[in-house]
Amino acid sequence: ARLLALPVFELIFACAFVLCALFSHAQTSVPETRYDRREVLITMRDGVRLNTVIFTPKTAGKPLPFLFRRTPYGVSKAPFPDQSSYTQFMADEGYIFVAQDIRGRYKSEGTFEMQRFSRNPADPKAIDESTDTYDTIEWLLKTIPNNNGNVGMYGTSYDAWTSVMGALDPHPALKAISEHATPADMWIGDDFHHQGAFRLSYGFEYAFMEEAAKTDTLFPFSTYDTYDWYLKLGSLANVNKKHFLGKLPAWNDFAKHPNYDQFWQKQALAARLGRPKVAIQHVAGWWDQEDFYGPIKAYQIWEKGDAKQQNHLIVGPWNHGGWARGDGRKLGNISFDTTTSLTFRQSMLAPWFAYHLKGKGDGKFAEVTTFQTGTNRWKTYSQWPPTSAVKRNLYFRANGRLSFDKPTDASGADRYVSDPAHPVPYRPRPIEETYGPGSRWYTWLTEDQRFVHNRPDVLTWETEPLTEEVTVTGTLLARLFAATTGSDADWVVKLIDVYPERYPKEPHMAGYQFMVANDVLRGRFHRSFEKPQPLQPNKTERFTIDLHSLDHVFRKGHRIMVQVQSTWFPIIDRNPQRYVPNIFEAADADFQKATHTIFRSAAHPSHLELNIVD
Ligand code: PG9
Repeated sequence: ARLLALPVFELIFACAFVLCALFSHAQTSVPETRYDRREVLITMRDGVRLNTVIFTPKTAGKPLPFLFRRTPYGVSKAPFPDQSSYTQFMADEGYIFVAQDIRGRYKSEGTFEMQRFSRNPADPKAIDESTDTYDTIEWLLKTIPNNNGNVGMYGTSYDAWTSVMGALDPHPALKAISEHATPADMWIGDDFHHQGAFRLSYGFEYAFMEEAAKTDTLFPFSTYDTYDWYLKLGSLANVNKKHFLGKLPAWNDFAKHPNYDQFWQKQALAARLGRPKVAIQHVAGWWDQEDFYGPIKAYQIWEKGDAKQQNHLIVGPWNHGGWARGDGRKLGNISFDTTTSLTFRQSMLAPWFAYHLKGKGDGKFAEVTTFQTGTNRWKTYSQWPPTSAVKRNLYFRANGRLSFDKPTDASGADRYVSDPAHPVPYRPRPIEETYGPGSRWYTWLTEDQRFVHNRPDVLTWETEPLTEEVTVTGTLLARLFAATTGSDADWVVKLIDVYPERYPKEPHMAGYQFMVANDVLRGRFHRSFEKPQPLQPNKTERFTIDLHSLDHVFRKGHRIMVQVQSTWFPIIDRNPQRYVPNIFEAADADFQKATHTIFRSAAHPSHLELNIVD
């Protein structure tokens, strides 16, 4: 009755308020969970206590295995396992889920060390991520009732790396791992460098996020478009002078170790992994913007000693963490026609642990499973890269053409001026801070490359529309014959699938330039990653840029395109193009314009080396 006495607009307002209240209640109320939660401090062998969250099924049944994840990103807010897309299928199967803050992060005691080095095995008191894993497993087995004595580990990226560390000298109860995007080598191909080129925005923002405080903290940028901010920063020497003041160990290590020295080599998985002692599934995403290199490399390292056939690889059409969320039908603007991440979680991840930890299923897991893009279907292989493919070179030719026919001309070259004062943005501006609100970092590798096409400092070569499919499966390299007027240069190479000019399936995608492989080489390292050398101005050199691997079909009517450029900012720091021994100490005056020449003659035939399946 009181409501009826209100004027109409107030009535509408009051109704809206009531509806809103009801709706928001429905939104915030936590759905029923089948798991109980407790949070405990577990004491390690040196007395340091690590904060650990344990989820156990409310209804006790048969003894259950553990699924264990160790992370620097904070476990107190970890969702209940049956309420997270990542773990939902495993939660349905029933496990005791355990998540732990690693040393020095969030509620754990001790000191954080970015990718802590392995301990000295001669020192019985020494600790590392491997001993922390061991000690926690020991505690869990003894303390948590109704467990079946088996442990599995899983996680994405840093959490994948900690699970790999757990497998180095594993607790006997650790039976299986599913690692998703572990970094394998931070100098060659993962988060912090790519083939010697420093990943500036990622390295800067991540070092701050993890080391400025015990909990994740975003750097307070003064501009929304960080392209401007990094450009104004000038030389990398200004980072410690103006911002970090020498207080962030990870940044100090970047600045102290610009070359592939002992520091990076010791940290890399190649130096740490022996034979696989635990069944392991490596999972990678073709468009992983952080650690695409790592899991494939880890698979390859372990494969060498895999006498028991317990080392497997899965690569899907995902960005970093894409396997863990959503159904994976789409990434950015690219459609894959079918669910991919959902299929992975239901048909590859959950059965992996069900078999190894509970003895369910036949234990038949494909050696290598990839989602082949272009045709958009799952494929299996008996090794990676597969042997069925044949090497073929795709040559840069005159008039911006690409061709499988080698040039016969005595001369031929294309030139551009690369200016560190006007670097090519790596993704369309504004370049929001990496992990900031609204950031498009997550899908940048799928962006339409037309946003830089035809810039004078981005060269392009492309085929005619294809008259038949070209299937590229396995590893690929770019071999550039190039010269510069400077004494150092970066070479960024992008392999692009250009959609047809008419594309009825998705009309808005017509002409889209979809990057399917890419990477950069810092020229000074072309002879040796350990000992950089200046480039001799105007001397033609052969540069090999590893573009890693792919499984992609360029469909009929599409074109194959290659773009070459020498800046990719600010994901890659600017090469001064005047050789200085350590770019972290370059003076602002060292940055200079240079003219780069890419040759395409019979003697110097720049090309891509592809593995093609007929
Ligand atoms: N890419 C992140 C990372 C892993 C390991 C070391 C440094 C960074 C991550 O997503 O965890």
